[in-house]
Amino acid sequence: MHTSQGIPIDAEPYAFELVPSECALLIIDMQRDFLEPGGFGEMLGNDVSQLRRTIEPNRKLLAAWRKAGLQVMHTREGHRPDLTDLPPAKKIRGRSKTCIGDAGPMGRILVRGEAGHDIIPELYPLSNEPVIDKPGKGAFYATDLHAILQHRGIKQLVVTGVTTEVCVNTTVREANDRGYDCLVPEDCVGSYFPEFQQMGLKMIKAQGGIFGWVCSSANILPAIF
Ligand code: TIU
Repeated sequence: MHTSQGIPIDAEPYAFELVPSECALLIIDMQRDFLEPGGFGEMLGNDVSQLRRTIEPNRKLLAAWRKAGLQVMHTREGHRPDLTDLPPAKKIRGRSKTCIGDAGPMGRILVRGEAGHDIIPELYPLSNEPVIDKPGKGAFYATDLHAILQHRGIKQLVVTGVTTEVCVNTTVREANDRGYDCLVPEDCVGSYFPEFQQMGLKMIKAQGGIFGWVCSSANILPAIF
């Protein structure tokens, strides 16, 4: 997987060899439902302010990726308006009074086409950037992400977004099993829980990079200019 043309990025557990033409930026679930008050995240009892620190570093990384003409993809977690793709177990999990599909302040919670389901304006996708709508936590489950990456010759992923231990970790694990090398910039991923942020990143880079690499986005930016 590593080629001699790679640009070494200082990372843990060791340098990541970035090959820009084969590396997509994959931004996970930077949706209003997770980052703004009234959405799914807050419905689960979480403090959404914990995630908002990732917006600015993501904005900078996204701008650099676009300027360099490299590939960008976005994901959104959510369900069909008729909820036929919503597992009953997921709907009732948490015993919340308001469930996925119910009316919230930004439309129906985690339903495709509703305002809360959409990506925050700061990171809004361009028309040439595929948006993967996923019903699960992992971006590969029940989506065409793997096919799109294969058609585009992508072998590496820089994975950012929310939340670190849930959709980011699940996606990195799924990508790793499919043969992709994943680099996770720690300032561009966020958790509602500081201890999960720390451990979620540790789990990725442990055991010689069992799932991938971790670094700061500041280490990636110079490589793509
Ligand atoms: N609850 C939580 O931490 N995350 C999710 O439900 N979805 C994502 O991580 N996107």
